[in-house]
Amino acid sequence: MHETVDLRSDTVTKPTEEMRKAMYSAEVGDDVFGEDPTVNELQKRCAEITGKESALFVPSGTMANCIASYVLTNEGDEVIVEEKSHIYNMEVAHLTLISRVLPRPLPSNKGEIDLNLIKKSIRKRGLHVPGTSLICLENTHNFWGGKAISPEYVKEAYELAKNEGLHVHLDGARIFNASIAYKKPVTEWTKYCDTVMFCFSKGLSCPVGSILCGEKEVIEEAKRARKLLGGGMRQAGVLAACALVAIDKMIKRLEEDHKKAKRLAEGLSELPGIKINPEEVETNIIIFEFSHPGLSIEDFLNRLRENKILALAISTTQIRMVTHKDVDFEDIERVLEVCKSIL
Ligand code: TLP
Repeated sequence: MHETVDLRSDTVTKPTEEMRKAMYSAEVGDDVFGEDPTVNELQKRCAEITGKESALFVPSGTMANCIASYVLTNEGDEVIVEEKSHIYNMEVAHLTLISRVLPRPLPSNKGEIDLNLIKKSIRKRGLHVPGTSLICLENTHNFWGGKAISPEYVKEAYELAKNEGLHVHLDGARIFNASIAYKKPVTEWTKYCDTVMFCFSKGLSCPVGSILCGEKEVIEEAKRARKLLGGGMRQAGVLAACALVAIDKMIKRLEEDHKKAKRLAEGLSELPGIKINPEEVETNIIIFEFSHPGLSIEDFLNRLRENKILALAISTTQIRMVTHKDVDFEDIERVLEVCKSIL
């Protein structure tokens, strides 16, 4: 039971005791020279886990996505993105500002863009038009309520991309949540993309860090791009040490976060003013429609805050709640009781 129940994001998770100890004793070196043994070990392990040749430790998921698009495209290309994707909506337009590409947002069925629509939208470079060079996918899909995209879909999208000579980048910020939901190893998805990034700083509870994995040449270029963006870190082994604890100890427990999200959705679905189908909750993120005759969305969130419960509105009618290690089952029951009494 926690005094404050913070459901704004899984990014709020604090490092574990074991991580703090690992930080303390981490062997370090200058990573810009490639001399940090702990970072090197982490990169090697992550390349193995994703079945890629190489990996690069970076400060954030945003930077990893930005680097991926930068190295996989040329200026003036077009990039297919899903319309609710994080890369399109929440990353300060780096596709335009840094990669200098034209984003082509497409609608989808819960994060899976119809393959015929992708096919129809691919453009060949010509006198008047940009050429499509990259498709970005997201798994789990944040703003589709943590939807875990199937490996079959990613495979088909990848095959289509390859037939058309395009690259695929997978924003796998929460790829381990998808892997737990499907009970399949992450390679079931990562073998169908050119680059994949995942975050240590979300449900895996690290303080900082994400990783970009791909073929050796791509990651060599990515290293230059990381430097360009000011993301070259020196004794980053203290952070990599946490990430190593995360991949060894924090993946399996994500299942518990999914159960908490399901329970939360079940309880909320019975309350007036809230619309959510708990059956559709697959991982640790729930998004529900809020519409109450006596209460605005801001009032509701303020009332929750007065009760030391934090959540975020993600649109004028939708609230997102994210479960994680620093919220327990008792907390979930308290949230449900408070919501019931408010509504
Ligand atoms: N997501 C954050 C917010 O930015 C919304 C969150 O609280 O969920 N890809 C996906 C799918 C993400 O959800 C996020 C962060 C990122 C990329 C960016 O990661 P960071 O925050 O490390 O730059």
